Amino acid sequence: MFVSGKPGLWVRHGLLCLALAVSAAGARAEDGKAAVHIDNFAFVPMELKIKRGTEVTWTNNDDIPHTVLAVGTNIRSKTMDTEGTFIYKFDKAGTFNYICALHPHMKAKVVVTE
Ligand SMILES: [Cu+2]
Repeated sequence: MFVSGKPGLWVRHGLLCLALAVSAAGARAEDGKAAVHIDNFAFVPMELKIKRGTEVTWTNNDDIPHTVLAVGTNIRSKTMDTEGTFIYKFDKAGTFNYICALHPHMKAKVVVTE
């Protein structure tokens, strides 16, 4: 039922349900979005395969800061604190190797196909 004077609450509730439904379905490249998590000094997945035009969101789940840096490209995040995110849309096909600038042993890649 509609509660007079509180329409925003119902709108937000609807969006929350939508977001939960989307995350339950999993982050699939076909949706135009994909996700990488940083857990225990590692990018997960280490190799992400996506289609050109996909937007990738990195989320730092560690208690210490990390970054995303692909040398020779404009893929360069600011320092992400815990729960911090970085979003980049891949408009070109290719293989993009990247590291954490603070911990260069953290290596991963994004493979972008047409
Ligand atoms: Cu790091």
